[in-house]
Amino acid sequence: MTAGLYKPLAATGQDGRHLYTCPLCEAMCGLEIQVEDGKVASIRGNRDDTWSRGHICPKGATLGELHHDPDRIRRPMIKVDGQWQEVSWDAAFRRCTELLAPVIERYGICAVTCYTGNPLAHSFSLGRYTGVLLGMSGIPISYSPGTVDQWPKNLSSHLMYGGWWTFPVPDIERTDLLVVMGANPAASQGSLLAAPDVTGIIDGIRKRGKVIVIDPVRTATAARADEWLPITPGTDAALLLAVAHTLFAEDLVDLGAVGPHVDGLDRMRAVAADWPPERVAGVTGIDAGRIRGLARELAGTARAVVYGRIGTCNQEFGSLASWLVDVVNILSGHFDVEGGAMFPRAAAWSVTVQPIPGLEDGAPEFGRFRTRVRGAKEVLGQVPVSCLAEEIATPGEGQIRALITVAGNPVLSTPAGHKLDEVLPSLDAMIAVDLWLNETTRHADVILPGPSPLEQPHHDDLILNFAINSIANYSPPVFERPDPDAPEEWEILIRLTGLCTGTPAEDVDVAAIDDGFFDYMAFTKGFDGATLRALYDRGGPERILDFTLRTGPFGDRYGENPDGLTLEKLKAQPNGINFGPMIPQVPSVLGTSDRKIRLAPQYLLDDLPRLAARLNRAPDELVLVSRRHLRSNNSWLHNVAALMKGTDSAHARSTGNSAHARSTGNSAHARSTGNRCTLLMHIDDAQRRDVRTGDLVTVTSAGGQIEVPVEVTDAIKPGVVSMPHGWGHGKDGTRLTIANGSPGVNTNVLSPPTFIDEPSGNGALNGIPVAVDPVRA
Ligand SMILES: Nc1nc2c(c(=O)[nH]1)N[C@H]1C(S)=C(S)[C@@H](COP(=O)(O)OP(=O)(O)OC[C@H]3O[C@@H](n4cnc5c(=O)[nH]c(N)nc54)[C@H](O)[C@@H]3O)O[C@H]1N2
Ligand SMILES: Nc1nc2c(c(=O)[nH]1)N[C@H]1C(S)=C(S)[C@@H](COP(=O)(O)OP(=O)(O)OC[C@H]3O[C@@H](n4cnc5c(=O)[nH]c(N)nc54)[C@H](O)[C@@H]3O)O[C@H]1N2
Ligand code: SF4
Ligand SMILES: [Mo]
Repeated sequence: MTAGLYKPLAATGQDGRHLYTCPLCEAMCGLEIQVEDGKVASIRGNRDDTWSRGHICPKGATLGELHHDPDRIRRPMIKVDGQWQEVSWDAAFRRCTELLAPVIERYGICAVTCYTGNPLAHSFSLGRYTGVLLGMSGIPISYSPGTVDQWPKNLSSHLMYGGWWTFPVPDIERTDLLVVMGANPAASQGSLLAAPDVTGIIDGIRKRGKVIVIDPVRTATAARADEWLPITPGTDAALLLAVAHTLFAEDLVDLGAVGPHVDGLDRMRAVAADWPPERVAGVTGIDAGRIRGLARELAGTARAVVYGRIGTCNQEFGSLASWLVDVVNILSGHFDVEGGAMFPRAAAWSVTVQPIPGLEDGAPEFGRFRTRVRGAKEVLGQVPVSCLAEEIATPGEGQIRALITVAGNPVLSTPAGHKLDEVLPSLDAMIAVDLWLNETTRHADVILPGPSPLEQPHHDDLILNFAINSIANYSPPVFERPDPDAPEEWEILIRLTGLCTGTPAEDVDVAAIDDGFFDYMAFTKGFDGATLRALYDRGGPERILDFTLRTGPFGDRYGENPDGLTLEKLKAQPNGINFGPMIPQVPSVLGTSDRKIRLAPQYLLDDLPRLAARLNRAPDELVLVSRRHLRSNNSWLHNVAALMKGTDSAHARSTGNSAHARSTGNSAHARSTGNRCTLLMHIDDAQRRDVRTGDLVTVTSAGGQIEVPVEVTDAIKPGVVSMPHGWGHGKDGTRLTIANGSPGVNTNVLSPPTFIDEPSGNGALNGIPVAVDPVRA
């Protein structure tokens, strides 16, 4: 036991030591924040945190800078004659009504849409209340980065397990063989895999077993692994089918305890029969012997698991790859068992992941509606986010005339965001719930800023569904809100929801809608909302949190289980509570009507001919993939000076510690350019074009063209180039002083809006064919 436990905690708003869970990524690190003179003086990892045990990354250490950022919007703003004015909350809501009500009156709610961005998944208030906006506003089609992220996984999980957020998570703490496909936790800190100090855990696996990384880039994760298998982008599904083929052909299939709960094994065998390793070796770039070996290693290791993430989703065959990662885990006996892929058990069930009405098991009726312009089909209630610009730009019945953005920056983050940038000014109304004036929100008519994260309590919602341990950790706010009467973000969302249904935003009865939402959730768990509400003196996210904890797997069920968890008990444990690792949960976790796992859903099998056609396609000369950096978070941490310093890299240097790095190390490896927004290119490809590190090149795709400096390396597969996303700052009308000083370029100019994974509609942001040419002075 360390001393920290006995150090006093300061109350909200006081100088002294505060404990706070970092809301920036899935690692959910417990932080110790020292406040002096009303300012954050230092932040370090809390070694007593029952989950993260002191882990912290450079981003978490800058939460203070983020909070004190002079550019952060602190008061509502409205645009008058092109100029921003700070106004009262009442005036801001009245302006929302003035702008939005006429649009709805004239064109109906179909002319309104919203874009709900990534940070809401980490926000105390937004996470629990976005469902109100999406579910109760009547807005028929909404957009989110879900369709440039995990939609293929939502789809495969819906089809296989009957739950669109029922994701199996690799039990990395207890596995002895980890195969990572299309993820770089050394940068991302884990995704759809919440674990404290993922790279430390990966180092631990190496000590007792083996780590293999399948990625076109020798990432920092690959550099720490035992083996790097450079794969052709977009071909993971073919590789996995060949692994499945081998498992069947060599009689290595053993489902273990989940066997009786799996439907479709014979079908899967028949499908895999067509995909011998020799058929896919050419296209994947991984030889048939190695593919067979991989299957044998997986089958021959008692505790092994394949983990696929964004590289397997944001690609042309994202749904097939997402499905097949699970298929291989199931076939090799690594499903729902320790050290394999398991279903987490969130201490507080998530409000965000309620079942979608009308999509019950046996009715994968996707395409219940189609977009007006492109005819893209709805999948799990959403259409590709890349449709948004054309739905705004194209006149006619159903044209989008008003947009609400919540914690998003689609101008930088979505395919052809530059087109969105062009059409946003044509909207009749745009309202942004955001904390910064960025490339997207600069087009808004009204900006409604919530409190900063450190002025709010924190307890994760969605992320607990991906966590390798069942944890609960409540953080009180560090700072008082400067204006206690200013609405919190959940109230903002409720007012906008009310406005969409016909009440002026300033007149919305927030408590009534909040109570209605609560009653609905209570009902889904078999409780009477009004009875429960009598126990609380106020509503909002804390009431929901108490309810989801108490009706969760460890909860007291309002007295039925007196020793169970309540928010009050959790608050008495400032270092959090850890209920331990994942446990087997099949079949109870399944949402399919007969509680079976569907191993071979027809909707996905129907996509196999498209993959087969891919095998015969002429190889591309160069394709583009995306990458992340530890010191950045999609488009929005570039305004933190401390994070813009430092040149450490998300990919391996030739001086890296992997055997591969040593064997290929030579003087041509990347020199740091000091600029993180670079095009990584293999030495051979660079030499052929006569370009060197730091040279400016044009990159051209079917979507558009950008100019960017090159970073020459051997840490990438020849024929592949890599760019980070979230850059392209420096636009007029933004207030991002630091970011605008190092703007970088927007890689999504190169992402063609119609290049998608067809079954899910998810953007294929990896594997984009490009041409690269030097810019000659
Ligand atoms: N520091 C930091 N952390 C973050 C974020 C951030 O921006 N910065 N973003 C957060 C978000 S929103 C998300 S969704 C997660 C994502 O977390 P990760 O999934 O770990 O994302 P990346 O680090 O981009 O790693 C994706 C890898 O896929 C590889 N890849 C590309 N195409 C293919 C392919 O076709 N096949 C295979 N096998 N690999 C491919 C890329 O080379 C890259 O190394 O990270 C989260 N965490
Ligand atoms: N080429 C390429 N493009 C990609 C990806 C890729 O791998 N390659 N990855 C995609 C993925 S996985 C994702 S998730 C998306 C991300 O796409 P988005 O979610 O659209 O983009 P972000 O940069 O995360 O924008 C976050 C916004 O939220 C605001 N914000 C931050 N905190 C808060 C808060 O507490 N409250 C409010 N109201 N606002 C807040 C920030 O100011 C910023 O404007 O990008 C996608 N785009
Ligand atoms: S890894 Fe970094 S960004 Fe993620 S939760 Fe921990 S400190 Fe925050
Ligand atoms: Mo994401």
